[in-house]
Amino acid sequence: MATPPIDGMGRSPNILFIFSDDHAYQSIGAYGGLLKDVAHTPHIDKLASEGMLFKKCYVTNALCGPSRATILTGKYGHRNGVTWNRNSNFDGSQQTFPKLMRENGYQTAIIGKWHLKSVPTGFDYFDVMKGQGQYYNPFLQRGDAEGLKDTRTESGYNSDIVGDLTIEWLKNGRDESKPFMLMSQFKATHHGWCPGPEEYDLYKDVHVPEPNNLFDDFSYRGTAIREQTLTLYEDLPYNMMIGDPGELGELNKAQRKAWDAYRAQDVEKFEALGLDWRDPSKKLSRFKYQVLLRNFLAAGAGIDKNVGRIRAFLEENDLADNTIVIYMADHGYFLGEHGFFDKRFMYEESIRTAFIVHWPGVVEKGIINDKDIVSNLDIASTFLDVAGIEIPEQIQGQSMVSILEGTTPENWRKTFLYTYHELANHNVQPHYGVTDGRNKLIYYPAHNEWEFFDLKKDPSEMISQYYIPENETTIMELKRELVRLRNYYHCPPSMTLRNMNKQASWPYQKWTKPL
Ligand SMILES: [Ca+2]
Repeated sequence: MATPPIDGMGRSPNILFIFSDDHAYQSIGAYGGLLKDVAHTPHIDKLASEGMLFKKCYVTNALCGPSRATILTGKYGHRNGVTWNRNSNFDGSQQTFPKLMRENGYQTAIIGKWHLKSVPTGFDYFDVMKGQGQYYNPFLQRGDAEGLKDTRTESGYNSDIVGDLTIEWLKNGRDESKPFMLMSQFKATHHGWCPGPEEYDLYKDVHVPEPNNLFDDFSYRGTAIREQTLTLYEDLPYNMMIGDPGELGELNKAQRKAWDAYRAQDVEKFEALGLDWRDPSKKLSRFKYQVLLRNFLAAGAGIDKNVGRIRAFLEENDLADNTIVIYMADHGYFLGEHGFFDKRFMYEESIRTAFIVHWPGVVEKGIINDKDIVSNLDIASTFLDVAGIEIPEQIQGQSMVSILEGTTPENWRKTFLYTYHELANHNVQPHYGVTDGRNKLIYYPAHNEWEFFDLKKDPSEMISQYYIPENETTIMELKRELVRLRNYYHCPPSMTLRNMNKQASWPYQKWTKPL
């Protein structure tokens, strides 16, 4: 077992992986776009201005559990066993990058949201929430490489607790003879989007701009987008928005008083509308959008505040210069685009995730990387490479180190395979597809339907251009690429494209003119 040198030369640096849940890139100021003026993310924006921000970071599967398993293993779900949230009981006996880093001289730790049911393995220290965790007074499970040691309930707001526990570990948990790899993982901004008390008033009088496809009618796309149950108008439960969502937690008296007062503002506005919660009017949909976005942005601000606190601790304790700090969300999220909340689909807002890397002395400052397709699949190989550890052949991701150093390798991926397996919540049909960052082809096996989008001509993915004759050559190339990628990543045979060249079904109006 080799112990990597701590030479301050950039190799074997510490790694602080700050991770959040569903924190849509659209809601982070540094990503620009519609919400940039209402997003309250000064610390994440500062991290971006000091490092590299990736605009094309795609996830293998836009769900919490599968994304986490892919990060730990560097493998697609069909290779690590986690393809659904419901089967997210991670097999901790398999190889993971924390195990390899630990065996090679790193101290490894994870704090916050784990989600993967089984007891974490490969960590010198873990202190994680059970399941999805609660926004207030979460239940935590603590242990080490030997297993679970104790459980407890921590009082307070989730993101502030994750920030506190992260700083506490940096202060008193480290073995200073080793570099560390710490995963600090927030529960926010997962549903029900509960802000902390310090953020209750942040969006009190703010009107959030609406996306131009908030009232998408799903024309010129297939069956799957019509069958889903993730619209603001019909599918957002009353309690999640106006009352107590399932993940709120057990509040004490003072917390209850403050929470009820926070909710009361929206309850009053809703009652003043005089409408039933399920009323399909645009007026009510617009109200729901405002409430969702205010909650979401305020919960995001709570993460951001703690990113600032953690980074300040690094600065004050001479750790900043030799620590890579990463900010990443597990996947993207629809914030009213197509009328949706949630994720799952292969559309941009769902598969693109926030990913920012600050590596002092290596990554040039303020780079916006809009050309390289990177992925949560690449985290394991990148971290191993950073630590000078050989990347096992079974790992399916690539090391991003050259890209971070400023050079894209010749053999870097030009296309990306997306896979979605779960037919459960929100009734989104399993599908898979390929994107080259501009052209995207999606296949829905249950309906034998294809959708094709050219993001340059239609960035909001409102018109499937599959039936435009001019696109035939591009579509055939993407089909071949989809087959190649599925073979390359060893996708199971049950998912082969048997009917790929046959006429697919399409019971809807076809768009046939070039855009
Ligand atoms: Ca998630």
